[in-house]
Amino acid sequence: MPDYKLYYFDVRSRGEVIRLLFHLADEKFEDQRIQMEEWGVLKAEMPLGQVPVLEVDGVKIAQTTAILRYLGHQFHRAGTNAVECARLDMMAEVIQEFMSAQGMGSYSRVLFGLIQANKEQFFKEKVLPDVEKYAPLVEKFLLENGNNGLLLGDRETWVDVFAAETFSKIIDYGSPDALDAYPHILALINRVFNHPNIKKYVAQRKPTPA
Ligand SMILES: N[C@@H](CCC(=O)N[C@@H](CS)C(=O)NCC(=O)O)C(=O)O
Repeated sequence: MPDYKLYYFDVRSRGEVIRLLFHLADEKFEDQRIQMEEWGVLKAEMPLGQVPVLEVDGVKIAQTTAILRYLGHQFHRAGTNAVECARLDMMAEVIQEFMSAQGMGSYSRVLFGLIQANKEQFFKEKVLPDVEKYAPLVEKFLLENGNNGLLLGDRETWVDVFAAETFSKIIDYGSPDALDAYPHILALINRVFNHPNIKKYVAQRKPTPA
């Protein structure tokens, strides 16, 4: 395996899903958690001036989904043919759109205090409408795969981890009952976070504001 180094801030936000995928696959990586005072210098060294960035034997890759897709293939946590890969990509795009939607896309800045807003009110008025738009799409896909808590087949892929981490933040940073109308998404979260490798990592993870 190559030498992997992940650059991200010391929070979950967009980068944690990559850490989860490394833990799922039980693969080693250097978890470079950037402090805000270092960011000014490091930003200039990143391919797109943003993180997460994965360095693979010294070569830097940016964009969360590009990193996840690459690692999914490296760790055999992807589709097994081009059509399966495209079906997973379709769901990954849905998750990416959800994360970038109007309310969801701003919510972490509300949680960090970078946007002045009442957290509970913002969640209810801005984030929940995004959940209501995107969760049914994922719910339907999960049901079509046979109601086993996975988006494709019977083994966790990078897109399962991406979806589970994204929706679990709705519960962890929003409201515990926000996904009650989506039992298959709850089953996906349950399945991914009960994988022994992920469970072990999460048990010792420190809480972060987003
Ligand atoms: N489309 C990119 C977005 C990356 C992004 O927004 N990164 C933020 C942190 S979550 C960042 O680097 N912010 C610092 C900056 O832009 O200076 C992805 O999915 O990776």
